[in-house]
Amino acid sequence: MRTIVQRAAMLCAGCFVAQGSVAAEPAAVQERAAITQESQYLQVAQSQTGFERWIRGFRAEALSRGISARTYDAAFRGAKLNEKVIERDRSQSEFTKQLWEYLDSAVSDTRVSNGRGKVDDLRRELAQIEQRYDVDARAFVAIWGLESAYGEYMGNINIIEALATLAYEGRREKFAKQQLIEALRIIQRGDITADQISGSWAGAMGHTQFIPTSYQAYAQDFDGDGRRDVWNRDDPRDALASTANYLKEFGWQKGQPWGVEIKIPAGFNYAAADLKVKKPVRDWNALGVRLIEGGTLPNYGDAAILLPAGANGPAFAVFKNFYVIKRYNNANSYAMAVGHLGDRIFGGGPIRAEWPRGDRGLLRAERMELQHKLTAKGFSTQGVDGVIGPNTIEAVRRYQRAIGVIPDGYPSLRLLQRLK
Ligand SMILES: [Ca+2]
Repeated sequence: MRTIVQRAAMLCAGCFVAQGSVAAEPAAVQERAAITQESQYLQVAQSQTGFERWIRGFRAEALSRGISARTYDAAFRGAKLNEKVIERDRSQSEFTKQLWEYLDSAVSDTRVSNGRGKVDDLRRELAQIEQRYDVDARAFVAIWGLESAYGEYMGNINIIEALATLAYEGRREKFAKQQLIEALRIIQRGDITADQISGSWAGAMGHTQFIPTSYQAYAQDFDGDGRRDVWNRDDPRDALASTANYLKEFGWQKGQPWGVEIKIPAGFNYAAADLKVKKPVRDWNALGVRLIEGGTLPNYGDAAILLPAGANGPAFAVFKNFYVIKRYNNANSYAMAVGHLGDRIFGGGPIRAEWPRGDRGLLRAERMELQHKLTAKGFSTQGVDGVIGPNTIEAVRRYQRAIGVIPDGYPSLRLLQRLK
């Protein structure tokens, strides 16, 4: 699990890592050069003719998996290779965004006030969904706000074209084929027509950006009209109920927070600030952990301590619901954004402690350098891949202990400079 975070673009339900917010690796220069060469090759290799050949070839597989010839042929009538999808799949951002920059945009004043407006407009509907699924509205309204800005940006790419393009292009063939089959099943069932099944470039659909497999497993026909309509601009109930259902299935605890902001006591053992270290609230209280506003932590079951910017930034105790949100998109940043946005919409205040805003994120090349130098000094990161995973965090902690600074495991620029 990478603990630093990085991407403010659209995210999607159950989307696999390459689409998720932790995965957009900043490209080192040589990496970028390799991609450019590769795309030049692909521009030659990929064509509308080749795409149509691929569609004819995939037909037998789709039919063998229960798609009727009629559905298949209608869905692909006039389908075009979508160059934009290929571009998006290949684009990489040069810089990592720091968590606070991501949260500034994910939980902006506009997104908070628009969320409050939606809650006012849909008070009755939200209460009905809460009651049916036993999930708090603040969770599924916040996911709605993050995934599509409350239905503003659901994506307008035809999903059949998008997924067929990804499958044909080949980089995500297995994922795209599986999603494509499910998208065809959705059309065949009559939930939506082939020309209306729209979404984002990697297959995420509707108000809360379900990919087809998540849709098939969790989408709900809340209004009872026989269709699971997660796309309806005027009526988001099916989409919100689908999201509530998803959260419920992954164990949402109604009435409990995702997390609370805390104060870490002096002399605290920072090895315990690790998402893998879960303890009953009374144990944290006994160690001197307190709410940021003062007072002991309320008992919401087992908690872990999250220091998203290391010892010099805000600290949180996170509970079961934090991990449930991560089932929607497996990034700590995303879970924090959803949790905090929901709190803000429903009257909570901003995060109180200051972020270390002077720090910029490490570039991929710098993360590799950090791993290289730690390993060379005897604090092995178990490989040099530019990804800050548990082994790197552990190596950072060991190095920090060795030099007598707080072992928070946070790979800052200052730490890298110290290593040089
Ligand atoms: Ca419906």
